[in-house]
Amino acid sequence: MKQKILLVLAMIMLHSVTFAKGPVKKNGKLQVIGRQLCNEKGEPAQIKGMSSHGIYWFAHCMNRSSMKVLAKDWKVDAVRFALYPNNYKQNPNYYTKQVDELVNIAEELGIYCIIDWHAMDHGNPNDLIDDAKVFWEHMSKTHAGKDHVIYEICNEPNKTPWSEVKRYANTIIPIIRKNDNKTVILVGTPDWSSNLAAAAKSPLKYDNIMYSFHFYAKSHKNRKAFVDAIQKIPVFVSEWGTSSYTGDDGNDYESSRIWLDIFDGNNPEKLKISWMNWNLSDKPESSSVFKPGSGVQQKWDNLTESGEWVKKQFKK
Ligand code: IDC
Repeated sequence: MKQKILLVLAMIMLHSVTFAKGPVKKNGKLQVIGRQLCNEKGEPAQIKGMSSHGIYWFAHCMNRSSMKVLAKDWKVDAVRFALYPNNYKQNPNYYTKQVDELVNIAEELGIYCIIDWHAMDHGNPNDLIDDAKVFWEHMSKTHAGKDHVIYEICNEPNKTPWSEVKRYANTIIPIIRKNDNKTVILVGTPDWSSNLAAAAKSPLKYDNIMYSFHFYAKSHKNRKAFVDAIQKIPVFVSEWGTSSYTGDDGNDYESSRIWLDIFDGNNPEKLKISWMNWNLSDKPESSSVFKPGSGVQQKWDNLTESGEWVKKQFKK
């Protein structure tokens, strides 16, 4: 009897030890080696997580309560905080503080987080360069060297060539590197972060940089271009959805499955590709993981069809 009790106690202790070892404890500070994202020890690391919708509209869906469920129950490795520059402009101090607080919550929960300057509406990220400079100076100073942080400096450049994105990156990255010489930085690519070939032709000259690729499974199926590019430059899929490019119009799980298989290593160099799914909100659209009304009630098990599907992809 005594032995049995001891055995049960030992099992409970073992369980809590494994439970406590979240993704950040396990991997430490991330780094880029060649074209692979790696952990602190230099072993390949694959970070899978959920992107918020705009945190201006959906703060009630990306908060301590939901992030706790994502970390403990869904077992995500990371969350992404999408801050649209047009929203930031309305009250820079308020939205800066909101991001800082979310970054702190992710740290407490032991998961990675991506600070996403969700530039898109202006096409050319240089159009917002003054705001971007202030934002990234603050973020890189405040969160310098933290193990769990990743910076994404422009979500989706569009209607603008790679040379303009490069000009932007060559302004913002030195500001970040002055404060923080190590943290991984994601750089958006032309055509809504789908044109990796442009970046591969003329890459940036910094360490710990990755290029963003975004796709929406129902609309985007050009996997060959993607597989070609990952053999040339380090790529992070910082946003993808099961739906069409609108974020709505139904979901294509078969196409999603094929993409995720590639990310899991079904590619010529067996690279492990990290990804973040769009989106953690309860907006009535196909790509949302929660049913309408879930956020206000903090009902995180009230999943949509795509929510159920996406949640399963995190199980280890
Ligand atoms: C979409 C949202 C949708 C919103 C729209 C415009 O899902 O609710 O009305 O933006 O703000 C992206 C963007 C991402 C888009 C998403 C789906 O990064 O902001 O969100 N998408 O359209 N790029 C390609 C698709």
